[in-house]
Amino acid sequence: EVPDKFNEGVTSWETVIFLYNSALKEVGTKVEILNDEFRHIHKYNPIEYVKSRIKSPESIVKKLKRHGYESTIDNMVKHINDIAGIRVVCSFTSDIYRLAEMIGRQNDLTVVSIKDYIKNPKDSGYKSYHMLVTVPIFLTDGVVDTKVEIQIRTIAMDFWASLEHKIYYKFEGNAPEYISRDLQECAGIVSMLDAKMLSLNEAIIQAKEQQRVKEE
Ligand code: 0O2
Repeated sequence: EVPDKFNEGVTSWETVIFLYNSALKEVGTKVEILNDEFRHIHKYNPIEYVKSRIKSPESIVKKLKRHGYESTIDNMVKHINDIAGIRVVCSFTSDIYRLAEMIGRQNDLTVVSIKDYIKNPKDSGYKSYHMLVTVPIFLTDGVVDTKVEIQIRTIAMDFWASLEHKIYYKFEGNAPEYISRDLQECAGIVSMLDAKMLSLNEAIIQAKEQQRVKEE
C-alpha cells in the first residue's frame, strides 16, 4: 500500500520507482559484467550471488519516521539512500575489496560515500561494505542521477545479517540482552570463519601451484 502523501506533487511514486528500478538494472548489469570479466581473465568467480530489491513503501515510511521526516516523495528521495539496493555476496573478504575497487573505477558511476563496516563493525556485530553510488538514467527529456546502495559482504556475513535482521524486526530493537550478546558472539565466529576460509583458499592455490610445477 503506497501512502497518500507519496502520490502528491509533480513527481509521482510510479515515476520515482521507475527511476530506482532502472538504476538497479544498470548497476546489476555492471556487477554481472565485472564478474564475467573476472572469470574470463582469472578463471575465478568472485561473486557467489547478487540480490537486488526496491525498499517497500512501509520500510520507507518507517525509516523516514525514525529519522524524524514526514512521508513525502521529496524527503524519501533526499534522505533515504537505500531505496534501490543491491547486495553482492562474495566468497572471501579479499573479493569484497577487489570488487569495491573495480566498481569505484567505473567512470559512469559516482561514488557518493563508503561505509566500511568490515574494518569498523557496528555495535550489533554487523559487518558489510557499503557503497552509495549514483548512476545517470537517460530519459527522453534529460538525465537523472539516481542513488543505489551497494552492500558487499561474504556468504558468512550475509548468513549472520539475515538472521540478525529477522531478530531485530521481531523485537523492534528491544531484543533480550542474552540474545544480542549471543549474536555478537556469533559475529566473532563468522569473522574467524572468514579468516580461516581465506587462508585455506590461499593454501589450496599454493598447493595446486606446487603440484603443477612438480608435474612439469
Ligand atoms: P533493510 O530492511 O535492510 O532495508 P541508517 O543508519 O540505517 O539510518 P543508512 O545511511 O541507510 O541509514 O545506513 P547504512 O548503515 O549505510 O545502511 C543501512 C542498511 O544496512 C540497513 O537498511 C540494513 O540493510 C543494513 N544494516 C545496517 N546495520 C545493520 C545491522 O546491524 N544488522 C543488519 N542485519 N543489517 C544492517 P535498513 O533500512 O535499516 O533495513
